[in-house]
Amino acid sequence: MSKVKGCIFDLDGVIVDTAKYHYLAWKRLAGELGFYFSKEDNERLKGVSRMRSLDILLEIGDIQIDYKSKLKLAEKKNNWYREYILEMDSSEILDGVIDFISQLRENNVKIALGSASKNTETILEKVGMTNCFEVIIDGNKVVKAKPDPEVFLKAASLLNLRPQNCVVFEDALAGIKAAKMAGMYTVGVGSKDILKDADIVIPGLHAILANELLSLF
Ligand code: B16
Ligand code: MG
Repeated sequence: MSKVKGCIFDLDGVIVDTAKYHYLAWKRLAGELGFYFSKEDNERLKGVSRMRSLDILLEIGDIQIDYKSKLKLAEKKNNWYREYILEMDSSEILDGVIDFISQLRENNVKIALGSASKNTETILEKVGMTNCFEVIIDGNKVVKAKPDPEVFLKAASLLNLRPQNCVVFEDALAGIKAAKMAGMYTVGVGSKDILKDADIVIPGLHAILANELLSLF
C-alpha cells in the first residue's frame, strides 16, 4: 500500500496562475516609484510573503523607506491585485487540477491547500474551489512565511497525518524548501532548472496521474 495519505497543494502557480496579476500590480507600484520591474525580477517574488516581496521590490529600486510607508505601499499593491482577482472565474484553474484532485479522492487521499497568500479565500471562492480542500492553511493562519515549514506542518496536523505521509506540490523554491524542512515528499511544478531541490518535477498537474504518484513510494 502507498505511504501517500495526503496531498498539500500550493495555490499560486499550482492551482491558478495568479503570478501574472501579482506582477501587474507590483509593476504598477514600481512605475509609481519611478523604476522598471521586469518579469525576471518577478520570479524572485514567487511563494514569498507580501511584505518580503515589497522588500525585494524596494531593494531592486534602491529605495529606503520606513515601516509605516511600507505598509501603505503593500496595501496599495494589494488593492490593485484584488481588482484583478475579483474578475477571476473557473476558467483560470490550471490544466489537469480538477481531474488530478478527483483521482486522489477516489484513492482516499486527503487534500489540503497550503498558500502564503492572504487572498486565498477570495481566489478559491472566485474559481469555485473552496470545497475541494479538507483543510486550507493560508497567509492569515501562519506566523512564519515559507521557507519556514509552518504552513505545511499545520496542514498535515489538521489532516491528522504525519509529515512523512504527505506530498507537497509547489512551484516556488521557498515552498520546496519549506516542504522539505517539514519532512514531506516534494513535487515541483514548473521547470527543473529552477526547482532543483524537489524530489520530482512536473510541468503541471495535467502531466501526472494519481496512480503514478501513489506508486512512487
Ligand atoms: P498575498 P502561494 C504566494 O502564493 C505568491 O506566490 C506570492 O507571489 C505572494 O507574494 C504571496 O502568495 C502573498 O500573497 O499578497 O495575496 O497575501 O504561491 O504561496 O500560493
Ligand atoms: Mg506558488
